[in-house]
Amino acid sequence: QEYTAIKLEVLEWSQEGSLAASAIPELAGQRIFLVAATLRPETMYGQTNCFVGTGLEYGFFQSKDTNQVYVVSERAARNMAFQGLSPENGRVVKLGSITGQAIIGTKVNAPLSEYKNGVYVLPMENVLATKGTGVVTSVPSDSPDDYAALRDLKKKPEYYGIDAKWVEGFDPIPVLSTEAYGEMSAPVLCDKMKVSSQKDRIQLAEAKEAAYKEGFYSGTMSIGDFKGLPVAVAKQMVRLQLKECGDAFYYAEPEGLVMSRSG
Ligand code: ZZB
Repeated sequence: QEYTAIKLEVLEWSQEGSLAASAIPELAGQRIFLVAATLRPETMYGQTNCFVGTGLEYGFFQSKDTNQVYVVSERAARNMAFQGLSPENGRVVKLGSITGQAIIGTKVNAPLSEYKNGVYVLPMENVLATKGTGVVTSVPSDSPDDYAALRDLKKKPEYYGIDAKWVEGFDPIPVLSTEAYGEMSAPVLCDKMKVSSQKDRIQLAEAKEAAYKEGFYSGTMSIGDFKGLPVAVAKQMVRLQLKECGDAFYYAEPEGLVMSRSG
C-alpha cells in the first residue's frame, strides 16, 4: 500500500501527554507530529479529529528532518527507517514511548482542515496496530468508520472518558460530492447500511467499500484548490501539494504485512 503520511503537529498536550513528553529530555526544543497514514489525501479538508487506540503503544521517533519527531507505532517506525525517513538508513532512533490513552485530548494541527485552530485526539476501538502508523486521521464526511466512531463519542462522551468540548462543534465538512450519496457519503451510507455504532464491523466494511468506489470513480471536489475537478485527478494533486509544503510524506507498507494478524 502506498499511503500518504499526514503530519499532525502537537499544538497542546493533554495532561498525561504533557507529563510523558516532558520526562523525555531529548524532546525539548523539537516539533512533535502525530503521523497518520491515509489513502484519501483529497479528503484532508474534512478532518475533524485524530484517532488512536487507547490500548496501543506509540513511540517518539527522531525523523530525518532536524528537530522533528514522529509519534507512530514501532512497526511503522521500522518500515520508515528503510524508506529514508529516519536520520540514518535502516536505523530507528527511538526517544521514548507513550500509550494511546495518554495522547487522548491532545490538540493537533490537521493540515488543510477547515478546523484551523486544531482538532483533538480521540479514542477509536477499531484502530489496528498492524496497519499504517496506528494513528488515524478522521474524516467523518467520507469515512464510515470515522463517522460512526465520532457519533458514538458525541452521544456518550463520559462513557468514553473524553471532554465533550473535544467533539462539540466538530461536525462533518462536505469535501466532495457523488451522484449516489451527495456531499456526505459516510453519514448516508451508515444510515443505509443501518450502522448503529462503531461495533458494527460488517456493515461498516460494506459502507467503506461503497464510499471508496463511489468517491473515486464519480466524485467531484467541493472544496479547496482543486474544487470542481474529479476526485481521481485531485487525489494526486493534493497529495503532491501536501508533500511539497512539508505537511506530508509518502509511506509504503509491504502488501503482505498489511493484513497480518499474527501478532
Ligand atoms: C482518511 C480517510 C478518509 C480514510 C476517508 C478513509 C476514507 P484500508 O482502506 O482498510 O486499506 N486507517 C489507517 N490506518 C489505520 C489503522 N491502523 N487502523 C484502522 N484504520 C486505519 O485503510 C486505509 C484507511 O483506513 C485510511 O484512509 C485510514 O482512514 C484508515 F474518507 O484516512 B483513511 C471510504 C474510506 N474513506
